[in-house]
Amino acid sequence: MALMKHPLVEKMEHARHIVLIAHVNPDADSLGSASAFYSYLLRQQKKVTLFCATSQVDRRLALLPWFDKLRHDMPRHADLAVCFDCGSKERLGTTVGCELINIDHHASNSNFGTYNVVDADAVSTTQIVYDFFKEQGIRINAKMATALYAGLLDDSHCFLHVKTDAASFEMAADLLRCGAESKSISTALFQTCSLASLRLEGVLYGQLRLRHGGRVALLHVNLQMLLATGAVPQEAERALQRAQTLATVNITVLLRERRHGSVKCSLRGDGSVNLAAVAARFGGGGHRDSAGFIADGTLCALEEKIMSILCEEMN
Ligand SMILES: [Mn+2]
Repeated sequence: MALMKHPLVEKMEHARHIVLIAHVNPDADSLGSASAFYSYLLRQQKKVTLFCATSQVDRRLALLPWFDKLRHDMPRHADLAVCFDCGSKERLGTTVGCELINIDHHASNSNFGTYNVVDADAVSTTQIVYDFFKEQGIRINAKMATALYAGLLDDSHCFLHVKTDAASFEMAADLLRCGAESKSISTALFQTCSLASLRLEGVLYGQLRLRHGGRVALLHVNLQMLLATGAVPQEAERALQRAQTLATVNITVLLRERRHGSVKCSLRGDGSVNLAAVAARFGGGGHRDSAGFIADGTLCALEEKIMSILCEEMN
């Protein structure tokens, strides 16, 4: 049976130079999706650039195929762009002067692309890319499988996320058969950490507070804590995930002081409150159970602001 060619395949066939965009501060899902697409387009003998605006990329992602091809200056002559896992235009970290294909799974995606392939039910963006490859009869080689698996494992939190379903396991099984290097990915993403990050976690657990009858867990990260432990901001993430496993807790809020006086707020929840909508009130976005935003103010002032909204939503 002949395959129905996806209109976007034709778009890519007609393009001369395609730029693949991973979001600022890229994760395994964004960069994994872009990496798999890079393999696919090279096979199509396309001129292709792998781009990310962030120059200091998380070193754990260095095991992704084509990591060494990552460029941090936006090519000016590309005639087609594809972005992966970017919930909003701001996540691109660059302006795009050509047609843009937006492939994503954030509930808050604003459909900012010229073409949008957005599925909020997908556990990862790599799942959307995987389904696209399968539908189009595109063969998945070992490199592509490794990249797609990394995004699946990371965004599904090792298959624990509520969106994990039979299709996620089928995808994983298929990718392993295609040659995905699953062991090195799980080691790099989930079984390696720095001493600095452990020390930061210790500090954070020591000062964790519960509010709203124990239903909200609160963590503050100030610049001093990062300085004292040597941890990088992203290393606070694990304490955030862990606090959310407390039996009484529905929502965890992590407020992190940034240089120049702004605060990054990360929210995790059990799905009882739509956190993407909460974050949107501060100009951010995300998923129903995982969202974030950046705002001006002090940690304490922002805590009160966010608590009043959460208390309203949790009634
Ligand atoms: Mn994702």
